[in-house]
Amino acid sequence: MTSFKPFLLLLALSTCLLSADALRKVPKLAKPSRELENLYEDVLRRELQDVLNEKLLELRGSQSGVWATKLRRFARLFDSDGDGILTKAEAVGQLVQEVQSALDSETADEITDTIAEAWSSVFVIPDSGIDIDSAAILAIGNAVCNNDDRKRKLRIWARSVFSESDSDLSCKLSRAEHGLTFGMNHVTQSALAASFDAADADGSGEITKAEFLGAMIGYFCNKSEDSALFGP
Ligand SMILES: [Ca+2]
Ligand SMILES: [Ca+2]
Repeated sequence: MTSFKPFLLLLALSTCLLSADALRKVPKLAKPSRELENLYEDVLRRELQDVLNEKLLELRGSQSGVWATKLRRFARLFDSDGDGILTKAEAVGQLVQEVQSALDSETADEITDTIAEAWSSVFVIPDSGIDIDSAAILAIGNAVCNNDDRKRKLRIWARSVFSESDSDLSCKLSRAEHGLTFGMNHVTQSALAASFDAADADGSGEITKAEFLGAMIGYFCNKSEDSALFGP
């Protein structure tokens, strides 16, 4: 019996060691499954991220698509030789010439300043001009719309355009007043009605300053909605 005791002791000890080992092994066994869980979560997260990125890209694409079309439409109005490059001579020079020949000298001078201001201070386009189809036009749009100071300049410019269009000083633009300004900005006669309606938000038949500013800022800075303000 005495020789059996150490055997039992050894058995107990080995059982203890084995179960301790087994216990130590439990977390070791659990670890891969936790890793698998993490991997599963990672895959799900990445898949979700991919779907979200794709949706975001679609959204950005359509937004910048509408926006880019509007900005390019505006620029093309002044590209008189149609070579896809809008030069200062076309946008400022020709417009100033038209204004000077059509209006009295004081009004023409005021409008001339407003036109020059738009080129060099509001949109800040190099004198050499801009390639209308390039991404540079979007860079200009972002520089104007994503910066408070530049956006303020855009509002000030739009207010000047409004004041200069409001020839009877009624603080509202009639169809005739609107037509004169937008016609001078090369919006075609057939597009003037749609242009007026785009600005006359409440459909009252007159454009208030608030409506005009809203339409102008919206035209240049609303990236998701199209506008017929400068033609369809
Ligand atoms: Ca040109
Ligand atoms: Ca109105």
